[in-house]
Amino acid sequence: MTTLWLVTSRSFDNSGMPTVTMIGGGQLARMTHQAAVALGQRLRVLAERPDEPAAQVTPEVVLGSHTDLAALRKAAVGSHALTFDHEHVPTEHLEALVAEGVNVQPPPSALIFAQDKLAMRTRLAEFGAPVPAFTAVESAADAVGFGDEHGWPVVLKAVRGGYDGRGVWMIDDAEQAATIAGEQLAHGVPLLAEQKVELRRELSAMVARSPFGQAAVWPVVETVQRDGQCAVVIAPAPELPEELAAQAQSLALRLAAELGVTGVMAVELFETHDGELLVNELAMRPHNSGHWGMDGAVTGQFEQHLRAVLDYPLGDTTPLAPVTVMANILGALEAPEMSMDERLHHLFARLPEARVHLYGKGERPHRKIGHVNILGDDVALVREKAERAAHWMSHAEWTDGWDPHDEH
Ligand code: AIR
Repeated sequence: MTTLWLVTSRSFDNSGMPTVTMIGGGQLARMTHQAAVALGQRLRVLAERPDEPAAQVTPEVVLGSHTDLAALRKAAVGSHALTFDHEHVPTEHLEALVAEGVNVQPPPSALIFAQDKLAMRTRLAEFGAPVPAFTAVESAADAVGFGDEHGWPVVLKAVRGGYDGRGVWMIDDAEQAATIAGEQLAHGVPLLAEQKVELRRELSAMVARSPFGQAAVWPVVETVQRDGQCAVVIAPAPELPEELAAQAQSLALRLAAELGVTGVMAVELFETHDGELLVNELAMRPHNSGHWGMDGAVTGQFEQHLRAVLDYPLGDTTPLAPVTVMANILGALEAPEMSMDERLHHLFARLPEARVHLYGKGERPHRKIGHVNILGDDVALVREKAERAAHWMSHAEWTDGWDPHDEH
């Protein structure tokens, strides 16, 4: 009789190098895994399904829900640090893990300010960080009253859970405020209202901080939003006055220290027409506005996140080129007939300098399925190339009319 041994990859893990657990199996975990490979570490993920981007590539997958404490415990066993690919893990579960000795980074006491927008706004306002006017909305009347006081339109936001434009409503008038706030509150969704800021553009200041207290900041970037979603990132933000850039970076460093953040944090900012900065959101995990650094900085955010949560010295954040543009590859309304593989062939034929990152995700409309980084000297040129490349990958169409099957 032959005995078949089930050999899992863990059987080979005698390197003594750390294992990090990431809750969530999306593209952020996938790219963190990529960085872990280079450092000789292992990234274990808690994923809901085996076909999620990170679950496809890492040998250590625990299948389960991030809302199930038993699954979280299973994912944490023997791991050196537990961290996140999204902010949706219930705080009470994280506190339970901490009480059981799990090294949760960032700690729940910091993460709460990325999970709960009302807690974040309140805390930031308390220590004088610039935020838009806001209020908690506990009744439809609260939303109407806020709009009447501050002027319409206003922005209504779910206190928890939304991202990429989900859980955010632009409200034009009192009637709409009453309807939407009424509906959401009836569904048990806690809300806040905030002033709609007249902005020049959106910026992001990314920072990393270790439990030891070391911190490092990348250059401030411009994030270009389309349909409530990040589409393009320009690093560094073009024509940003040095003083404003320094202000954004010191704000990010100060917030990281004051909130006790560990790992990477993105501080999403509004730049107003008068050259003022306001904090929009905080994300305590790798963030879309940091993808440029995978190719465009000495140390990218994914490696930096691992270094930070494991309390290693942090890496150099210096850019490798005068400008890097990241363009997201977003699922088209109708997936093109041409396969992704063929699109990639054509892209490489035309733009050999394109740095492509694909997430292994299904092509659903507007879904982030990959991104392209281009490095160079001239913002307009680099941006055009990056957007052209990303649009090609999404739609199998060149925005300049080039036909890949024509003779050129
Ligand atoms: N994510 C989390 N918060 C914001 C973003 N973009 C990433 C995470 C998550 C994935 O997006 O990596 O797992 C979910 O993507 P989707 O397309 O399935 O919603």
